[in-house]
Amino acid sequence: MAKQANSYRFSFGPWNISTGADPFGPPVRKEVPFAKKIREYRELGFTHVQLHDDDVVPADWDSVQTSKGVAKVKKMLDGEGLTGEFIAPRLWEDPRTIDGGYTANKAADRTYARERTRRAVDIARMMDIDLMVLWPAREGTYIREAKDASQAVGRLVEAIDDILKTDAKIRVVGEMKPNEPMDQAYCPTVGHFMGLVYRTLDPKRVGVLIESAHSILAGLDPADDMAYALWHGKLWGVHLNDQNGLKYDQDKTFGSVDLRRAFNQVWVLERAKYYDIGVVGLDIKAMRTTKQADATKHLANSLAMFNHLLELVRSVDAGKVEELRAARDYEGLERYILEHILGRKGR
Ligand code: GLO
Ligand code: MG
Repeated sequence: MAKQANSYRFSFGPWNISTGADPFGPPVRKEVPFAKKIREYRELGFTHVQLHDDDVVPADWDSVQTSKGVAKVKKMLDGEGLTGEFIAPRLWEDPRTIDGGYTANKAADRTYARERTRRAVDIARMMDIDLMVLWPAREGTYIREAKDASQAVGRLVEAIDDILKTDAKIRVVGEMKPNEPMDQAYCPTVGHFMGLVYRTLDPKRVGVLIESAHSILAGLDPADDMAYALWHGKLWGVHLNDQNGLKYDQDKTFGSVDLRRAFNQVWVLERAKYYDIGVVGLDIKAMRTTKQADATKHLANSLAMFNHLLELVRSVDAGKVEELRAARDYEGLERYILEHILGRKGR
């Protein structure tokens, strides 16, 4: 379907409609069947679906079952007018990934991770998806002495090369996060990953996906992180959400903690014409207190916040901003931006 000029496309992952289970308590909402989740997308204003390999088909299916299963899901998406945005190999649940995937100390475990990733590339190809997301969940350590950190970096590059060799069209994006589940992740930030991109077999096909909460957890500003990746021409995905300080990864509604920080992310994306580059992905968790009937409200709320902030970004008086910058009147600029966000135009 043709896209209108200047219009953004939005995605979320089926895991964003969840049961509310957390490390301290069981599910509080019923699991919504995958087919029902898929039916919710258009109604909520989304056109793209983020997928793990095993959101599409179970990881232990053989190749015949896999092809049939993938075709079924593809048909389901087509039927709803939806497009798969990316496939991400889920390398953090299988017992063979306890010590990490590509950086596990045991050779057999590393082989499993690489084989599973190649299978995820096949799934992507069968679904006409050309983007693979790597969130290296367990590629890191609980204690520094556990692994050889330099060797781990090389192993990450080899794993990316393996993907590039498996399919000539696939593009790979790293979704970096500094901690959780690990105490320390290898490649904790976008900048770290960017350093690896240029050492891969085909840097043209390797980029990043930036999740707001992950940058915040690294003590960085998500808008600046996005700007950094955009300069490299490598921001091919975003996971917008919010995060209240340095604690576990919260995946809160976009803009719910810091509206100005959210405004700046939209500003950076809009200035770069991100609508022509990629899809605006959300990665948002519902609060555990959310009732079954409201299981998608956090997604609708985040999308609404993006659109409201976009309106604000588009109505910024660029001439005024330039004037205040030229005069080095950042106090004046601060007042202008705050009043603009508060909707106090001309008052
Ligand atoms: C976790 C990540 C995770 C990824 C998803 C896609 O912190 O944000 O949700 O985005 O697995 O790779
Ligand atoms: Mg994410």
